[in-house]
Amino acid sequence: MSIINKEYLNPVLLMSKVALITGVTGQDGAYLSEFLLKKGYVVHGLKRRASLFNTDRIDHIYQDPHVEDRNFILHYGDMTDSTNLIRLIQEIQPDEIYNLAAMSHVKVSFEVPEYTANADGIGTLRILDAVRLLGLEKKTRIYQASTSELYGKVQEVPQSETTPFYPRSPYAVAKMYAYWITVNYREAYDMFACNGILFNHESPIRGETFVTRKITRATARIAMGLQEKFYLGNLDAQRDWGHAKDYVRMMWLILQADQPEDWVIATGKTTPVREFVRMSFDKVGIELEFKGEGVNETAVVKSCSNPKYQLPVGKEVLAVDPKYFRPTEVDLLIGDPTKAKEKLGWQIEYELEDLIEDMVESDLRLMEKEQYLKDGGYRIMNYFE
Ligand code: NDP
Ligand code: GDR
Repeated sequence: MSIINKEYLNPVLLMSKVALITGVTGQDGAYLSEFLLKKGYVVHGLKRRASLFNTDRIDHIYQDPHVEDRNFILHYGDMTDSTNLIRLIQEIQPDEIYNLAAMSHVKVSFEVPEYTANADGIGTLRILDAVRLLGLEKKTRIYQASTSELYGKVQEVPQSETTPFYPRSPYAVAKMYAYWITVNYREAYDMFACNGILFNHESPIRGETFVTRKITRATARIAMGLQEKFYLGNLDAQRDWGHAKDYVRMMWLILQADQPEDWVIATGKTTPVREFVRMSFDKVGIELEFKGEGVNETAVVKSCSNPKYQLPVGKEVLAVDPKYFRPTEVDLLIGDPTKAKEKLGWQIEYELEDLIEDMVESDLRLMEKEQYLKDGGYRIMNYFE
């Protein structure tokens, strides 16, 4: 019996809206799942097969397959497998698809450009075409996870829905294809397909190799004596950083609008990476001083007002490693969310200070766990990338 038939036995679930989230195990997939479940949706998630469980971010909402009338259901799948996507969409008959799955790391996309094009670019086509092939154009609304990386090399500041694109990485080029194929299917087949052009959004469950999480994790580890120092690339890059919790709400609102359109979602403020580092260490009472320039730039402890942490003044905690530079960089992103503010009522609950506090506090708690394991003689994770 198909998944859908089973759910139809329960009249409450029968009345619920059904969503399919690709990339359900990722940062946004986890927050969006929580959000939609609270709204009463039945949520289906596409999950890649991995050699270990890869569900940390959604373990708290996971439901055992043997539970009757589940409203959170995971399916194996992959953005590179058309037949898998067609079969799942046919079975699930979703009212809304949130296409969040992607090889989402800009630097890594230079290492795996072809795969990135396949998963992030053609993967989006596979979803759109599956919906069309199955005759669901009038039923299924589609959200495409577009990105501020499309703007790339600065053409205009701030960036809005009308700013020209100039992608600067295989990731951004793949996402540019995804953006335009979404627009094209909307216009050609009258589908409710929308791009959310989201600027950087972070959280305590952000992947550890993105710069914000790398910084807050290092802050906690260095403060607690679990790590001596850490390395970053370009400290001058500026990003418009918001909290992922605020941003997933907008994904949903974009699909509830009267018309399918494309939307910029951003805070409208930008901050250099160096300043994010300073603010993060500030949260644990460590004041930093930046010295030197370019590849020789370092940050040392200027003062430590928190008696819990024993960091000597002058200790070097950060150095630049050119291995984190990108062949082509995006220097400055700052979004203009006027359209979303006026038409969707977009407003943020988390300022940058709140975001950093949330992330640092969470990483301190995580590192307390590591400290406990270390004290107990267990090996702790030693991977700082
Ligand atoms: P994450 O990297 O945290 O999550 C990506 C998700 O996609 C993971 O669940 C991952 O699975 C899955 N995935 C990757 N490749 C495939 C594949 N071939 N088939 C199926 N699933 C796959 O990203 P975020 O949650 O941060 O971002 C969500 C989306 O929004 C992405 O498309 C990203 O490019 C885009 N975006 C993100 C922004 C941000 O600042 N966070 C800003 C703008 C756009 P697994 O867990 O197995 O790796
Ligand atoms: P980004 O995020 O490339 O904007 O893509 P990331 O956090 O990786 O980089 C932001 C900026 O920080 C600079 N940087 C470093 N970045 C990383 N990862 N590691 C470092 O050590 C480091 N040092 C400096 C980078 O050069 C860059 O300028 C994110 C992803 O979530 C994309 O999927 C999404 O589309 C965009 O945000 C919007």
